[in-house]
Amino acid sequence: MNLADLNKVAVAMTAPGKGILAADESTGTIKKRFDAIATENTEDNRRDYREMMFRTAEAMKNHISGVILYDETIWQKAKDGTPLVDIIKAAGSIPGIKVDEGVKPLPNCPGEVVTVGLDKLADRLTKYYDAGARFAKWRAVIDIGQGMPTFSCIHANAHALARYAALCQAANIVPIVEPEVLMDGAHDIDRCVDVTVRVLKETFQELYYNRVALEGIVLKPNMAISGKKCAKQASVEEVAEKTVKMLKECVPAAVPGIAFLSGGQSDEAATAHLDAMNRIGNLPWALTFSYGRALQAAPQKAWSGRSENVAAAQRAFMHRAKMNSLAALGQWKADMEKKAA
Ligand code: 5MM
Repeated sequence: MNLADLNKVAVAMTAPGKGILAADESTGTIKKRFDAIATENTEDNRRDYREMMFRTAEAMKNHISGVILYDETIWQKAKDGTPLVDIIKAAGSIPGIKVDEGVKPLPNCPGEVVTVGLDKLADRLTKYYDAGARFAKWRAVIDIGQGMPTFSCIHANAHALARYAALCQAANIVPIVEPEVLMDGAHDIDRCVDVTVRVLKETFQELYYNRVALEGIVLKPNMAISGKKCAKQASVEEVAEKTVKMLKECVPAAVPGIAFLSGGQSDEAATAHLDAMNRIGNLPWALTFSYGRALQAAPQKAWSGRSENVAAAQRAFMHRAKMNSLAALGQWKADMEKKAA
């Protein structure tokens, strides 16, 4: 492990006004997205769609620090034969790779899951490094419900995240550590905070036990937010205040940057929340985005699987990338959205 190099990459991933594009949907997840825009889930369509985003040069250069790829995409070539990884690098962005292999039911914990993929991970990381990946991602999924999450679920997932992170650093790859507490359900924001604190504390404990260097990771957490079905939805200010307070309690200042997931928030809510947090200021780490849906919903709709829509889709992608980039600086305003509409 070269900690100076890892730190340099982690700092670049969360550089001021830049954030990460999570384009690592597995084949099943991208099918759901394509179904919504009546587009067939073929390898060519997946390539054309992702190529459209990676070739939005201005967005990639100015707003997107890194791209999380799926295994298929890291080996894929654009229509003209250029490897997609080279297009990302030429735009000045860093290629990354999702290395978890999804979730499996956790024995003795009905309804709960644990993320898998540690077997042979060291070998896979070497291949991904050679293919150009300088960071990786592993997502743990924690659900809130009656009697959930159990300690077993939190612990199993935190341990797997830490094992993954240690293997990444040994391969000179920065691990994005993503313990996601889902926003599905009717719980209120305080229950989300309570669970997320437990999850983050356990995650950092396991990172410590596994000797992971915090200077060489990026944390990808959920925000403190009301469950989707909760009758009382917290305001933007409450989300920002409670998220920052929660993170200050749990995330050591040695971590260079935190890049949030959007988790099913609307595009504008994900932007507004990030902006409000950065306006609080005086934070020990950079706070930015690593959004999947909140960056891609608009360009996906504009593209709708048709080559004649590529320019419109790129404009939509550029707009969301720019709005989130401003939010990462605490400089976004709601009327910037209206002007663009
Ligand atoms: C882009 O979606 C990612 C991959 O999901 P699957 O493994 O389920 O196919 C996902 O891990 C994503 O990187 C994060 O959840 C953040 O995305 P959102 O949409 O929550 O911002």
